[in-house]
Amino acid sequence: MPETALTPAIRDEISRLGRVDIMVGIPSFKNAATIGYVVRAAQAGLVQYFPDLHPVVVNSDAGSPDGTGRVVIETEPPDYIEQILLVRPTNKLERVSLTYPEIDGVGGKGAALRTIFEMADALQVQALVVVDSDLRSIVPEWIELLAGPILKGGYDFVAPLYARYKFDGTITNTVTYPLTRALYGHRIRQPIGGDFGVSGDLIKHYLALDDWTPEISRFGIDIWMTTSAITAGFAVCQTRLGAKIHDPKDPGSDLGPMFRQVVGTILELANRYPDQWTSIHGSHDVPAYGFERFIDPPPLEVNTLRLLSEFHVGSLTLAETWAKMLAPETLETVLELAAEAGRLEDSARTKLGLGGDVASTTATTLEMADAVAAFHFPDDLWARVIYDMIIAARDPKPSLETIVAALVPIYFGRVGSFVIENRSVTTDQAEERVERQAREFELLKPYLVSRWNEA
Ligand SMILES: Nc1nc2c(ncn2[C@@H]2O[C@H](COP(=O)(O)OP(=O)(O)O)[C@@H](O)[C@H]2O)c(=O)[nH]1
Ligand SMILES: [Mg+2]
Repeated sequence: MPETALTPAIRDEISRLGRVDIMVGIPSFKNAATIGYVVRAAQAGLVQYFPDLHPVVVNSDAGSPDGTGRVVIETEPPDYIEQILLVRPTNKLERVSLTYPEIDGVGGKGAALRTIFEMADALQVQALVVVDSDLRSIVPEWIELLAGPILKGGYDFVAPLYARYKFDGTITNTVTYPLTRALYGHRIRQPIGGDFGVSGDLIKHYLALDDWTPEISRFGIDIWMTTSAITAGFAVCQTRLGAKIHDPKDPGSDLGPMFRQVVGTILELANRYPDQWTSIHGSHDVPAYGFERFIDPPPLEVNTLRLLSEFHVGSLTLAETWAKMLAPETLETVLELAAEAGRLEDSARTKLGLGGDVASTTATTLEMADAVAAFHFPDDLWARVIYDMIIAARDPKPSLETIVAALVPIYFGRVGSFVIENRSVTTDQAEERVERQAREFELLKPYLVSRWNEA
């Protein structure tokens, strides 16, 4: 592992900047189309809300071939922000775009953030705000909402709270929210939201953990930041940001690798910190900062037939691995459900007049969900699947990567069921379903603890 994420070029930037009070860090990979707006919003937030601090905006880019870094440097400078907001800040706002070094050959969002953490620590920042570079709904106030709890309230970790379209955030809704809540007792609604506030002390803790697995160096970083803050007893809160609007992703085609990195990390951490969760019962609210907002984010399309098809195909090719990672009763029910998913998907294709290729269908989200409406993956079964995975991750056979990859088709089945069940309900009603599932995780926690103690 490289000793430091600070290349000579980055060290030069640090000496040039000297000391900084507040940093906005933006990881990026091919985000030229959207990052300019994020940078301007971040600049405006720093100038408007923190005119007396030393601020900097740092973009940590993967070396994107689309010119992401150039957009950051060439978008309207801080002077433009001062003009449109009529503010004269005490200190000049600096901005930097750099290419971060990989970690043992792995480059990803986590590697980008490691460089941001190292820079923030070297510059002795009090508050670091991290925001995604594909955001459409960020406004300057987000910078205050993410840094305010640290600078004014003594918090160390600020997680976002936002309205997301009912089919966005499926990894959050099916795994990271209910599991973080049931394991550690903290109701953090968006543990992998991507937009966070972090104190200088917590940054030091992150760097001291020096925990850069290939998963954490990629999309495992968000759940690792949240879990590491909780398990070390840092003061955690949430902040109300309004709506999250960003580049849309269809769970069935875009989220497989991210799921493996996030879930691999959460399982690994659950195994590392049993003392932090085996004795926890129930859960508690986590304080929320900021005024309430009501905004409806735009819809995104989901190919439910593809989700059910992947679930069914998974049962044909992965049953042996499933048998190694699930308890016998869980396995039996999952296999029955997968067979049903296959039957329903097959007859839905005929009904909708689609050929064999579900990936290129022109049917809408609603038409597809209607056509397989009889499919239902129960809450308690999903909770058992995830709890079985925690047990399996203790001594994973054949390996943690293999069993987590084998979980992906089952997750697709669960997401398909969620889309079907919520195809016609409002965002609030879908939210109630997510809550119901989270309560189910809490109810079944004794199942996990007793299996853990037996193992
Ligand atoms: N530096 C870097 N950033 C990345 C990489 N992959 C994703 N990101 C950034 O991480 C953030 C979240 O990624 P995104 O694909 O929008 O994921 P999601 O919104 O969480 O599903 C965005 O700012 C991306 O640009 C990567 O390989 N390197
Ligand atoms: Mg995004």
